[in-house]
Amino acid sequence: MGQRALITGITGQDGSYLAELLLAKGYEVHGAVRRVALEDPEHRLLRLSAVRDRVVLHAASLESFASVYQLVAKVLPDECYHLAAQSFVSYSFDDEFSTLNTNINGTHFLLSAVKDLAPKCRFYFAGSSEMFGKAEQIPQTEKTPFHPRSSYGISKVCGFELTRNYREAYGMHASNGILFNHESPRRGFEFVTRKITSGVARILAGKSKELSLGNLDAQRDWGHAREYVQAMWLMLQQPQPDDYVVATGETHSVREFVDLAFSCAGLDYRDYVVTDPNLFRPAEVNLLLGDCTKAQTQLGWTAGTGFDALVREMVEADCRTLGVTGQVGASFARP
Ligand code: GDR
Repeated sequence: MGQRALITGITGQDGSYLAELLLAKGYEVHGAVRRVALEDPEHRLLRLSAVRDRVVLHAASLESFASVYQLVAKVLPDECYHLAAQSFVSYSFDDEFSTLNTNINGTHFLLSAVKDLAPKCRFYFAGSSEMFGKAEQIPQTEKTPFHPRSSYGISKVCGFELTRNYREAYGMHASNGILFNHESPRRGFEFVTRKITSGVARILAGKSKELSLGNLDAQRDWGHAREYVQAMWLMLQQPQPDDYVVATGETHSVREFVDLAFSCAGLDYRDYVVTDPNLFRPAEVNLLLGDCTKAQTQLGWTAGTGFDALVREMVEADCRTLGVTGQVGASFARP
């Protein structure tokens, strides 16, 4: 019989790619979803449309230990991928309390339930480069100290430490991915990459005249989400649990992303982008650059999609959705 996997956050960008990957490998895939998602499948289950009839969805709340416990008891997974979180850094400044509550308790509840009910289950925690925050080394490795700059980052450090502690204290096969930013046409519209690529498409389609952004000087290490979920799976196939940085090893500014996305569509971003001080964060993470040597050598994982290809894929997808494909330039040449 095939392996049984449980994915929290299955309706998100990473959850949907991971579900597809695991199904292709012959897994029985179960996902935890909010009840409201089941009631609004057209919108909230959109990313799962290709696999909707091949995954088993369970209504569960990560804010309730009883609910998490019942979920794990029902599924009894061989592998558990914990991706669910309040994952928008900006929002974590507006609502620190619910970000910390949901993210920390959700991880704790799940680890505790898995330990009691399925102690042999392999566990993946979605750690983040936001844990490095005001990064104390460039590039960042598994040994770089954490210095989170938001309650989101703090909640991820706590989840990381909980996962490591369950590994050390109870012998669980529990691993942390330290994933740097990873994007795709399935990215949520609130994140800067998708905001930009959908903004370009809306401008081309005549639906908007400008795009408001915050700090254009922040630098990020952006990879493709479809490849990053492979690293998650590989971590759980190792004989020993461990922690891994997953990154491309290249960093680019938000400005470079904007420039490329607009020029891909034959536009000059300076004619359309306005800076809104309200979109700056109270504490910013200025520069992230990952060194994924460990993932390369131990997992055999590397990022395949370069920055240009990622930006182009996202712009093209958003333009296709709005029916403006013909206007997207064949090359990134400036007008
Ligand atoms: P990030 O992603 O915070 O790195 O976390 P996001 O795309 O939101 O921001 C990246 C950088 O862009 C700057 N920025 C803006 N950001 C947004 N969202 N909107 C804007 O208008 C804007 N203008 C400039 C931000 O200040 C920031 O510097 C993502 C999330 O997916 C996390 O969950 C994940 O853990 C990390 O990546 C790795």
